[in-house]
Amino acid sequence: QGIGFIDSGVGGLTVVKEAMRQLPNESIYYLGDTARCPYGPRPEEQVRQFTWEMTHFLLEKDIKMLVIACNTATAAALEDIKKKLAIPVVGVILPGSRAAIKATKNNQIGVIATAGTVKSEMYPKMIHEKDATAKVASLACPKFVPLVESNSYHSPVAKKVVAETLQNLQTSGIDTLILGCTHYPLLRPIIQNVMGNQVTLIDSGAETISEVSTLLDYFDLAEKSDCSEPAERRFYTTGSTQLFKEIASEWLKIEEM
Ligand code: DGN
Repeated sequence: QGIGFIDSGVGGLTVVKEAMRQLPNESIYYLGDTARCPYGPRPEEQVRQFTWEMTHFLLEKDIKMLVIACNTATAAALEDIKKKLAIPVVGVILPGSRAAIKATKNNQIGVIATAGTVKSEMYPKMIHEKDATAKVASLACPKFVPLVESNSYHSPVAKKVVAETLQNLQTSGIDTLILGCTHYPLLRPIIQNVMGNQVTLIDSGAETISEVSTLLDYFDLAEKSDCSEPAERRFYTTGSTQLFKEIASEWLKIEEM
């Protein structure tokens, strides 16, 4: 049995990367719905339906836990899926919010995400549940995901788009910025450069996997380190396997997949 990860495309690989680092004994089954990416501009109801479709695909692989490694899908479907599945289900929004509250010194937090995630207002809600005094500035960045999915996230165009999009955030006074879309860590060096080193970037992947690790222990589901079976890693995409492989091998440093 392994852990299932779903995303609208390659973004969830940033969460898988952390899983491979923190939980090397766990088998991983990943599905990226590249053919229907981006989810960001889609109506919530449709994102929920697509997220259920991905969930059903992975349930057939016999997973013991599901990580919704996509903020847009977490905002639209986490509560519903959590209620209806018998296995633990983890999203990416709560762990990211928690980490931001821990990191901020001036209590001014920025969130960049897809239009769907911003519209859901899940980040401000989660942050305010923990700290009602925090100031939250949210910004939708609809141009970022296509840069990543097309493998152009190192390009000069990427630099230009990121600089233009984040212009207003640069002077907003935030000291912490949540990368509220799992695709954005691939743009991290450019985002950091634009925002300056005084702004702490929060990548919810690492935080999410700490929560996964706690839950595996709590439910006694963790793979033992002396387990003779090597961890299995399977990646599925609904779109082009070639582009997916290029991004995955560069990002995860996996040659064979
Ligand atoms: N990676 C997804 C997220 O975290 O919101 C969204 C990507 C998209 O479909 N726009």
